[in-house]
Amino acid sequence: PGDPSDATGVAVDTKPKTKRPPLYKVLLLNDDYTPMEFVVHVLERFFGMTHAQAFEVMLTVHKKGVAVVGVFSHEIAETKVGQVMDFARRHQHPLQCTMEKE
Ligand code: TYC
Repeated sequence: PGDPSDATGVAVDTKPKTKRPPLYKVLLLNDDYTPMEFVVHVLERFFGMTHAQAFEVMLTVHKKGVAVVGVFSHEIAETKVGQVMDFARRHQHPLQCTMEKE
């Protein structure tokens, strides 16, 4: 709260810092080869979306090039990105998933 000053007029009090951990956006990128149904499946499987939600988000990525598919702590975001990248590679699709600090 307040910043009382000392004899020299220097503020000595500090703001109570309740630091929330930073959040990370997980982004899905468009490409020309990954089948639409595969992307829908990824969004259902790893991001808990319904089929309708997943289809809508897939179309957004397809049309706009990229979309945020979720916002998570650093650890969870890294796990999601790894799961999607592994799953895509195992199925030999070039689908790309990345994260960035919010
Ligand atoms: N553009 C792809 C196609 O036409 C579909 C696609 C959508 C691929 C979203 C990646 O993240 C993606 N088959």
